[in-house]
Parts: sequence; structure tokens; C-alpha cells
Amino acid sequence: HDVSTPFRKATFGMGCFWAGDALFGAQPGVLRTRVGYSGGTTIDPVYKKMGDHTEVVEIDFDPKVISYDDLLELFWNNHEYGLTTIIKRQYMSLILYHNEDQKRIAEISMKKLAHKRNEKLITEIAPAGPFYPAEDYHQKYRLQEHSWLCEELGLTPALLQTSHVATRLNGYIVGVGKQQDFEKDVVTLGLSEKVAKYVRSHLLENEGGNLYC
Ligand code: MHO
Repeated sequence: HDVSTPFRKATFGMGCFWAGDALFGAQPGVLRTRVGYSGGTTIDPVYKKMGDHTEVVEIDFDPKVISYDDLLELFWNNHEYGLTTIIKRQYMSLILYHNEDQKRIAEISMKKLAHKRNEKLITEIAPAGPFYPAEDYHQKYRLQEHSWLCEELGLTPALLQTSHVATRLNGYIVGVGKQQDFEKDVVTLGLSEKVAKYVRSHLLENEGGNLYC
């Protein structure tokens, strides 16, 4: 699970990026996530001035454990504003593909879903261009609400975008992920009993809750 594990990237816009960061972070096979602005042309966007960019989550995943199709399944099922309502670019439904394979898989799955729902979906599928990481305070936003935990983990601003542990706990803390996966992570990540207990209680308390709030 360290930085040398071979990985692929996936990039999705599906509403406020705090939610996507948490949703994907706790999925087995997801190595790291970060949030940022992408899909547009504005140079050096910031939160207050993102121009024509969209809030996206960028995912590093191990394709031997989780497939692009699995990620798409989560994408389709977890939009803040749904798949049929046109919304401002900041929160639009967006798939930024990183290779022709992803493009093809995304287009097929969108077609299938539109057919199944018998609706026109507003999702845009476009090639991944420049990705601008969001400000530090947006990274692992839900985890950062727990300052004790961040201090205990020694999270620096840089680690908020690169740490596997931060990625996973940012999901578990809001109730994403199964408890049995969490218990496996407790062992593989070598979490202290104090940290494990704290996160476990939040996982159970928030299980199945709304990611968007
Ligand atoms: N509902 C949140 C959205 C923030 S987000 C990073 C808020 O209004 O603060 O777009």
C-alpha cells in the first residue's frame, strides 16, 4: 500500500468534492485520493474563483483490487444533484478519463444506465486535462474536522494529499465502508488502539448516513 504500488487514476465530479473524497477513500483497492479543480480552462483556479472548472476527486487505485467499473458503479449511485438535473459547472456530473479504455468503459456504462432508467443523463465524459489540487483545508475535509485524530496521525498539509491512512480514515470517519474492512485496515495500517477505537465509534455512528451535507 505504499507509494510504490502500481496504480491507475480515475477522476470524477459528482457534487461537493468533500463527499467523493470520503466515498472513494474507504473502498478496498483505493490507495489515495485528493480533491481539486479540473475539466475547465481557467489557469490556477482557487475555490473562490474556479472559473469553468468542476470540483473533482482524483483517485489512485490498484486495478488488481478494484476495477474502473466498480468505481463507476459508485460514481453513478452517489451524486449530490442526481444525473438528470442540469447544475452549475462547479457541481456538474463529470467523468474525466485517463485513457481510451476508461473512455470506452465510461461511455458503455452511461449508455446502459440511461437505457435502464429510460432517461437522458447529463453526465459529461471528457479527457483528463490539468488537475489543480484544492486548498489544503478542502483535502480530507471530514477527517480534518477531528483535530485530535489529525494530530495523532501526524498529518501535515502534504500528507493530506498523499497519505493512504488519511485517505481511508477520511471515509471511515463518516461511515463509509464496512466494519470488517475497517478491522482489516486496523491491522495492515498498524493503527494504535486509541485511534482504532475513535474511528470505529464514528464509523458505526455514521454508517449509511448522507455524505452530502
Ligand atoms: N455545502 C458546502 C459545499 C462546499 S464545497 C467544497 C458549503 O456550502 O460549504 O463545494
